[in-house]
Amino acid sequence: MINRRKILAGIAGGSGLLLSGCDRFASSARGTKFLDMGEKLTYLVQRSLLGRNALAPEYTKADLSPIFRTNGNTMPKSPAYQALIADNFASWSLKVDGLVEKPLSLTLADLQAMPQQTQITQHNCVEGWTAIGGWTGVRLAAILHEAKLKPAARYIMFYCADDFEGTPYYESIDLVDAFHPQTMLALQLNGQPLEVKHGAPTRLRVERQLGYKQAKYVMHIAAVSSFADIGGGKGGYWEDEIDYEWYAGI
Ligand SMILES: Nc1nc2c(c(=O)[nH]1)N[C@H]1C(S)=C(S)[C@@H](COP(=O)(O)O)O[C@H]1N2
Ligand SMILES: [Mo]
Repeated sequence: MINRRKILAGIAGGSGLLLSGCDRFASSARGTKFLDMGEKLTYLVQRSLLGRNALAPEYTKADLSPIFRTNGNTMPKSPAYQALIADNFASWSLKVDGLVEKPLSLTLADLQAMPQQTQITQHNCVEGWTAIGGWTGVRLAAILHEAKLKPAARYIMFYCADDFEGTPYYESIDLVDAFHPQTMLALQLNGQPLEVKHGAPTRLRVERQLGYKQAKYVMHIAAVSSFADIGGGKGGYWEDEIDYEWYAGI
């Protein structure tokens, strides 16, 4: 028990906040019962250190792949997207709607004006290649906080500008991944504005998942309670098309 409590105190970052919370909790009758349940504590510890909230490994500039391969669409064909390229995405905007209190329309300048974070991570494509790249962009959490999710929101949908034979690419993640500290809308790769082949002007990075979840050319984000009625109902283009797992955690 002491060891577990030390671990929990460690997670609190030495602030003692969580430990004192536990102390208070333990002194109540319900708290004592709860603390007897070692399994529950293990769950809490795992969730914090090893579970869905754990960070994907980060690398250094020395590890960057000299070439970051591409996959899937590398040039959306629609006239609307072609017009965006022509004006260097000045007229682009990201729509944020669905189950939110405050629908947003964010320009590239709006996203660039928000706090930026950079992470060097490994991309893992199911087709058997990896690449290490440095992504800079805006935390998805910051955008969702601004839009304010309604209580019924369970998933975040990403609708993209490209298509495969007329079927638009889309993806979805749950709120654990949406609020994960490394989940971002990337605006740059290796310090340069995203090239079209990598999803200009912005693409999702959800670092604990496989490549096909990393939606490029994101145009529209929507909070939903279910994706059963969207596309083929499996939450993403490849999930619908060839039964890729919706949860592609690695
Ligand atoms: N909109 C869109 N997003 C996409 C794809 C795509 O074809 N269209 N391909 C996916 C796959 S399978 C991978 S591996 C990565 C590839 O990203 P990259 O081309 O920047 O390497 O994007 C993912 N996101
Ligand atoms: Mo992929």
